Amino acid sequence: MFLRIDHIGIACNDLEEKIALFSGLFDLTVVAREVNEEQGVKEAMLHVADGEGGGSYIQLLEPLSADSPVGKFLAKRGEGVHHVAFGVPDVAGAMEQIGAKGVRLLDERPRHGSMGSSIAFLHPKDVGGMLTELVQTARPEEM
Ligand code: CMX
Ligand code: CO
Repeated sequence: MFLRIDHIGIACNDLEEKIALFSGLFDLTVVAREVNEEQGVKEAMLHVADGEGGGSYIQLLEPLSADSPVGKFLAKRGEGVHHVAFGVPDVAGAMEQIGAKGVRLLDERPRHGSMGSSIAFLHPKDVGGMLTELVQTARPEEM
């Protein structure tokens, strides 16, 4: 079902500060920055490596407001790992397969994610406490 781990999402209070920390510690390069109003975040993707299934990244997330998913997470748990995202070949197909196993889908249909991808989230309570994202990478012409 999964091609790779696409990214690990990290909740931050200050995006610029955490970009400096992660790029300095691990020699990572920022390959994309985006404001995603629908997800309520300002974000940066730091490239980790490329594999056969595609790239893998650290996604740094600063909330646009306190009542967004990442804003609420920060208030409750503080900075740190927020979600794990798996690369899939077909996000709608993966949603259907996983939803059929009784996992609550947080999105009725795929939404817009980083770098032109299509994404959908699974409820953390149905995945052992791990907020899970499914990512279908954009085809080059969609980026
Ligand atoms: N990881 C694990 N558990 C989480 C969690 C997370 N990131 N966020 C919330 N939870 C847990 C809470 O701790 C809480 O558990 P308890 O009831 O045991 O305390 C429970 O889930 C409900 O949490 P809540 O604070 O009441 O928050 P909501 O139910 O309103 O929202 C969630 C939680 C997962 C449904 C919501 O955050 C969501 O829809 N997330 C998907 C979208 C998203 O996160 N977008 C930002 C990233 C965008 C991107 O990657 O591009
Ligand atoms: Co993500």
